[in-house]
Amino acid sequence: MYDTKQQWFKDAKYGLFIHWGLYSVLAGEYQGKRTDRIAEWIMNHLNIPVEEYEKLAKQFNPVDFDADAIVKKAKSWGMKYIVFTAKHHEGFAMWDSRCSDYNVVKATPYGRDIVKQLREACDKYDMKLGFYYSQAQDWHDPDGYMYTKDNSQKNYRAYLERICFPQLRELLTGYGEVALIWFDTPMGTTAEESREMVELVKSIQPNCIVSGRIGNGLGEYMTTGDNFIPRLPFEGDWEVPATLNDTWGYNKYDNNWKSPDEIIHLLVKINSRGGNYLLNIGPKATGEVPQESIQILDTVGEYVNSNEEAIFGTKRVGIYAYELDWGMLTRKDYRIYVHVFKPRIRIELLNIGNKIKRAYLVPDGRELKFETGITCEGCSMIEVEIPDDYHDRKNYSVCLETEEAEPVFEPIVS
Ligand code: H79
Repeated sequence: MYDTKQQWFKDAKYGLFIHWGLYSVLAGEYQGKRTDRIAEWIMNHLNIPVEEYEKLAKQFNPVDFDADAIVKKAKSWGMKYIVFTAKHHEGFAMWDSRCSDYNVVKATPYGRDIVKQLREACDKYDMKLGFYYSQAQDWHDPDGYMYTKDNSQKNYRAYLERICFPQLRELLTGYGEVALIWFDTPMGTTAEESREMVELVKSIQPNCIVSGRIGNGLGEYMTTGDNFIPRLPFEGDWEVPATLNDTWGYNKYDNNWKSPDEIIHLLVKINSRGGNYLLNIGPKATGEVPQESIQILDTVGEYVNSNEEAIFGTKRVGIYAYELDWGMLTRKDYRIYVHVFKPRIRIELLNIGNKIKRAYLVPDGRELKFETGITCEGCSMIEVEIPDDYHDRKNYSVCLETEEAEPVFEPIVS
């Protein structure tokens, strides 16, 4: 079973992913050609030569970047951690790396360390900060791998020693307490090499979590496929990395935004099955966060904040016999939370055998009337009355305090 041994990660449930790099300058289009794939892969997908792609650095001048504002927003959205792309597959470092001048301080007119600014803002708002680091793919370095291309002439060992290990060391020694390293695409990394990376991380910061994609089964938590949700409750620590539209890096042509309701349902579904939801924003090259992302997350944030006790610190719910067409369940010890996504006059739950001590409306703590009994078919039944002023509302939760620590789910009878 995956165990990070970090209580903050188990309780977090909701985090912010930030994908930002030189690909943001292209915003999904290069020399009139659009990519219909994830925008941070544009160099690979449209076969842009290294000497052309690296010129993008000269156009990277994000005068509208405001680390403080972004972290403050993440805090207001109810998120508990931030993961920032310190270096994505393109190979460009978003901090003042000493290993390579291909970085935001030395290669751009902007000349300021992004990681440092995020660190300072996260300290100010008491936000956990972790770094995405592409450990094998580096499309800029002659010895870094590139998926879908011929890597037979690459000297990966040389790359590890020249770039990967020393850059990890920089991130772990120069930027305070690192919550986690979000490794991605281990392609070609041997078990021994993955182990070396883990040991390097732990030797510098023992509490820094290593993500699932370190490869070779060495991750401390399970990372699902991008935007994939386990069908069933999954034991241990895990996380779903996910997008608000269909790209991670900014793509000016991608308007396929999920609605706030969809995001709320996804968050609760993931939490209900025991996982964390790491939800992405892709700032523009100017540093501006797309307005659409902000609007969606503001709305989701209202739900998260007014129902936070039904989200943070919740535990995996076992298999309840039914899927509800109006809601979902989360839980803590002695508490079952019923998330209500559609207007209801009362909520009815069958085949839950707990003794209910009390029911209350999570957003304002109001005591709710409830009845328990047995249906004509012989099933346990709980009915909770929703107050008049909530009859037309959607998106709130109800807490059922139970005599037993865990939900008592009964099989369907008749
Ligand atoms: O950082 C984000 C992605 O860039 C990264 N993981 C998330 C968190 C990621 N790495 N690999 N992949 C996602 C999947 C790669 C898919 C591919 Fe393709 C299919 C690579 C080649 C074929 C799509 C099409 C991208 C380029 C061409």
